[in-house]
Amino acid sequence: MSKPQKPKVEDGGVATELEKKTKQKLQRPKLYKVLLLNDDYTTMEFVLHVLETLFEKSPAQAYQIMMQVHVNGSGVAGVYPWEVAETKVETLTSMARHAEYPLRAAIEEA
Ligand code: TYC
Repeated sequence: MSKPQKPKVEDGGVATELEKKTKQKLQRPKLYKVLLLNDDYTTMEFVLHVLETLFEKSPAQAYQIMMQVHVNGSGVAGVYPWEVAETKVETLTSMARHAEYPLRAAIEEA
């Protein structure tokens, strides 16, 4: 006969602290904002291109985000899990340097 098991959380058992923490981490990974930063040299057209191709925004959304950055200094290009956010920033930086623009982005906890 097999050893009696502690009732599982999904069977109505009580979750231990470890189970609760593990479950939260699996279901809700932390999210991070990728912020575009303003500068005086990157063209508006290039920022729109990056927002539409890399951040998958519609032309109207891209325009609104680009103007937010232009007027207020920064704006949210997208919200992602850590590794996706990091890769977006790397790709943006590489696209910008290739096109010889100083465009920069930052990551902030969402
Ligand atoms: N300020 C730039 C200009 O006037 C446009 C710009 C917008 C640059 C957003 C960067 O993240 C940026 N050409």
